Amino acid sequence: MSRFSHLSRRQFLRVLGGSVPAATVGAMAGLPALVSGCERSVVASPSPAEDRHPLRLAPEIEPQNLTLTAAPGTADVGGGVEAPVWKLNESLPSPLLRVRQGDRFRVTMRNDLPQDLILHWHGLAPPDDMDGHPRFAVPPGGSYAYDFSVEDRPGTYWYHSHTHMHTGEQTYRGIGGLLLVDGDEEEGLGLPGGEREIPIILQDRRLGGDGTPVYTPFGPDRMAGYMGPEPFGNGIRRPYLEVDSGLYRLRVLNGSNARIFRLARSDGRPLILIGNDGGLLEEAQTVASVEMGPAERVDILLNLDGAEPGEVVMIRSVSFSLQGGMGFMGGANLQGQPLDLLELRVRERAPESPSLPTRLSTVGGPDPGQAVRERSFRFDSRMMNHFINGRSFQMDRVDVEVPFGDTELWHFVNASGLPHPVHLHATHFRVVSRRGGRNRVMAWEEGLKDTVLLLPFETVTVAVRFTAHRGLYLLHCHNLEHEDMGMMANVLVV
Ligand SMILES: [Cu+2]
Repeated sequence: MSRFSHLSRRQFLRVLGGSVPAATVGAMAGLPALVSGCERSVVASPSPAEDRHPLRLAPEIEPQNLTLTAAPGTADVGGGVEAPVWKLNESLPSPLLRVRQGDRFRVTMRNDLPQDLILHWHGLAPPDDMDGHPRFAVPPGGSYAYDFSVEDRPGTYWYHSHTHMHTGEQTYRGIGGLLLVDGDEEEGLGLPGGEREIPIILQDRRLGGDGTPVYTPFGPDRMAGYMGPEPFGNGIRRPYLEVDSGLYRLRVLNGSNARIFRLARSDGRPLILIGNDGGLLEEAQTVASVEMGPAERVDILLNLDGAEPGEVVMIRSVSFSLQGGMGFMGGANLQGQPLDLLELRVRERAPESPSLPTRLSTVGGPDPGQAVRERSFRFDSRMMNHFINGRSFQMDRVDVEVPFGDTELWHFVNASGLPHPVHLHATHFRVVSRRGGRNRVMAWEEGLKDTVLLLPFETVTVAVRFTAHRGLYLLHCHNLEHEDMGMMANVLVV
């Protein structure tokens, strides 16, 4: 599928938007008819209200002269169930780090876990010794000092463990949080803030007999990755949140190890997509649903204008099937199954939401027309092993050397029947095309991305350019079990 047909999709959406008088997001949001007929979500009955628990919001901290201590502990994961978890600064979810573009990021990580640890600032482009490459993992009792300037676009980033062969376990147990970068451009738009901004980490969990999350990857989990049937939000099982009518900004991270979510509203109204991994899109887009692989983020406006007190709107993952995908036993069967993720309970009527500009930002980034080189990366899963270009990760082997500043086209080839969310460190890329499978660039893949989902047998081409720093970085699958089993490559920017 070419760039051309990708553009026609955008024009199509713009034509739809153009039919709206005043062409404002507020107005667009009030017109669910925009998406009627396309991908209408399956509406199932929500979980019983008594089995839902109040969403917890992470404490917000500025990453300036901050110490983050990782240690085992316990946390209420909903309904008073106290679970053994690993926490940063005694918090589950990990603290939300909030920084302004251009500010200094000074954090000392202290490791009081019983195993090695290093943290990665996912989506940021710091110098390579600040990026959390696993070669910098520190032993129990050790610490690591991070100090760099945040030059990245405002947006929804996150951070998590990046310890080789332990990333899946450590992230699952709780070592990971959101990292929001603020900036002037965003603030001028009048997007919902304060109580109307909801940062949320969505995850799936498998529970043990005592109702607490367990991480026990066996046989089939080594192929499909570790999945569970229980939805968690910000560390709380089956969360709900009390809201008023009007407009909300939902900043969503798929923090699952392996699970893909296809987000939609239970009332069939559209999601208004304003941003993704690399910050704001150029223009808002209305979509019926959004697919998110592990580590992907979306910035969504949720219009609850006209919602009545007592009304309930569920944010759910609707069912989907992986065409051409492998069938597996156990947890793997969960991929594509519906999950009710976050229940919104309307408390009071509030004034109608304000109109927002349709044009949000100028994105920039690498231009595929300027590419001087092409490379292919083949993601393959065979015999309980996961490879990039036939090789398994080695800490001290450089797999690819990329000249600083050059624009290149990278073809990510999924040669397997499993999904692979592919993540590149130290820069953002533009998704140029997708061949096979869905065969097109999705609305939420516009703008800049650091992670792109490859469904079975898809090939995704991206335009890549490193402009921040030279040094040793990583390209890997963000299915954390795949990553831990070596689906990772060292990328040296020279
Ligand atoms: Cu993978």
